[in-house]
Amino acid sequence: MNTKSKLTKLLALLFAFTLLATSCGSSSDGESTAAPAADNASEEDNDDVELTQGDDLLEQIIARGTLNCGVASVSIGFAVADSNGVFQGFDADWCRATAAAILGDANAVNIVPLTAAERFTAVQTGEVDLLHRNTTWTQSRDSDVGMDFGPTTYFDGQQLMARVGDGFTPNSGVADLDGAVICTNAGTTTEKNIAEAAILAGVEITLNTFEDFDIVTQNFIDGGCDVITTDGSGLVGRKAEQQPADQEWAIFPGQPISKEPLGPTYGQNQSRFADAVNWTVYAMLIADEYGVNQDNVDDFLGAEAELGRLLGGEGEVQTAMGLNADAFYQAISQMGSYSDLWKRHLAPLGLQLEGSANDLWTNGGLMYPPPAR
Ligand SMILES: N[C@@H](CCC(=O)N[C@@H](CS)C(=O)NCC(=O)O)C(=O)O
Repeated sequence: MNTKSKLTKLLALLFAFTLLATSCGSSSDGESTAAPAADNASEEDNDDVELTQGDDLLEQIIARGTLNCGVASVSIGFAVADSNGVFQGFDADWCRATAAAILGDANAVNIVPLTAAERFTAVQTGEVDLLHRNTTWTQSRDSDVGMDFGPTTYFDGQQLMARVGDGFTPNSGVADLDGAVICTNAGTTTEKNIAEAAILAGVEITLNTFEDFDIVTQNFIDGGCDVITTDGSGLVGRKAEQQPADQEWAIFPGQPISKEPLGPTYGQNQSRFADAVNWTVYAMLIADEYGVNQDNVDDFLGAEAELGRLLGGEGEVQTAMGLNADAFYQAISQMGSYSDLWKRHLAPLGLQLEGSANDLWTNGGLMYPPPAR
């Protein structure tokens, strides 16, 4: 690293620490009244952070031999540490697929758990190269915050969850929240959306934010929160795994209160790395267009035209991207297609791919990868 980039990195680190201190310091903004230990840190979306990755990030990762990839600390179905401390889930597997494409080895990845409030600073300081962390693509994150976004891997939307015993049902709505204590995690689109939705619906809520969603859910179970709110997928996971036997939890409203397009996020102006990340997602979707998955991909080696190119055959474009010709064959054979990841991690929670927004365009969904040529 040259002296200039060292200096830039040092300044960015100092700046990041200042940011962290600022966000921690804003913990009592007057909204919290009910639950203990609430940390009403406000979202740092509007803070400017400086890009520190001076050199070509793709080359750095190849030279390093490891991809550093940030995931949520606990997001059921997306990123949860198993009993050996190894992160499992849809997002963790996107990290591995990207490592397989860039480095030829799905295990050449360092998966880093991050809270929502930590995640963008972790990219800006170079702690991680990439986030696959339930991160919503928004205008301010894409500009002010200094992030770039890849293709959406999960079209989600914000919902709420509350006890049926408290009178809530799947047909409840924001208008039913008057007087409720609503909890979520800090540093998210979630906290802003619910505050705005309450104002628009003319209801008064108490909004408590906590450091992570484990703490949010525990406060809900303990009775400190009437309602919890986050991306719908997150609520489905929590209900599937944590609903006590003597309670029933309802998720509402049926039509989410926001759009939450979740996908890979990285520092801006790293075009070659961005291409590698993005085309890993596209390749795993194109695989599904051809009915190719982890089990049968070897049968398609030597295929003609688009599928052949994608798997490293004649006319392939991967080497022009700075990757090995077989980069996407490696991603698919080691980790699977898009629907393989879904079946492995999300279908067991009851999240259905078929007929959802996350289905391929050929099935009426929104997944429309560009052509591989
Ligand atoms: N998509 C929203 C919310 C992201 C978020 O933090 N979601 C929660 C619930 S699924 C989460 O991942 N929690 C894991 C954790 O707190 O470690 C955003 O980008 O701000």
